[in-house]
Amino acid sequence: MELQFYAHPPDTAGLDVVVTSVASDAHTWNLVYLQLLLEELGHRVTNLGACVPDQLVVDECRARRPDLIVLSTVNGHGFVDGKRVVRLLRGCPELHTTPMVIGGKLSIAGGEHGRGSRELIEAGFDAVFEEGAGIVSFRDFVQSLPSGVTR
Ligand code: B12
Repeated sequence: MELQFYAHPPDTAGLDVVVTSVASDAHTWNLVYLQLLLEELGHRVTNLGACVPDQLVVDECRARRPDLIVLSTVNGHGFVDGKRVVRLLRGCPELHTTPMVIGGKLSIAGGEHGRGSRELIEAGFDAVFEEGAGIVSFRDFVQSLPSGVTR
């Protein structure tokens, strides 16, 4: 009798995502919101939480090699903190090409938005989602990324 093997397709669905805030930021519900949103889209999330020291973000991302890194900060220091952290992350050879985005309430000065976002992109982010940019564009960005392969 001929045996039939039904191989499961490789589990390519979904991305491994690291969601994190920055060292200065104690707000947590933004992170919970992002985790739930990403999980609802079928991705796997490691949420590093609030007040994460720079070196811990770097170490976790180097160890996990995620398909996407999402920084969220709402305390108003996002432009400063984001630039510092993304430069450290981009300084790691294994994270050179990892998609990295930042979003939230990034400053306390409304007028700073355009310039601040440009500086964040120049520092290494692939996209910036400031308050008001809308969660829809973030979702579109995430869905445009190639699905990861389970390691
Ligand atoms: C609760 C709260 C706190 C709590 C937090 C408790 C906790 N466990 O989280 C406490 C009391 C600790 C706190 C402290 C402070 N807070 Co506070 N806090 C708030 C408050 C009232 C609600 C925040 C919240 O939970 N929202 C619910 C979540 C789900 O929404 P969200 O955070 O807005 O995130 C949404 C978007 O921003 C977006 N988003 C966020 N990140 C990202 C990332 C990406 C990639 C994308 C696409 C979208 C995205 O999506 C989310 C869902 O829509 C807001 C005011 C408000 N009404 O928003 C102020 C607020 C955020 N806090 C503020 C400030 C200034 C502070 C303090 C500096 C106050 C002080 N002088 O001590 C400290 C900072 C502490 C610190 N080290 O960070 C300011 C920030 C000002 C700014 N950015 O312009 C706000 C806006 C109040 C205000 N109007 O001035 N805070």
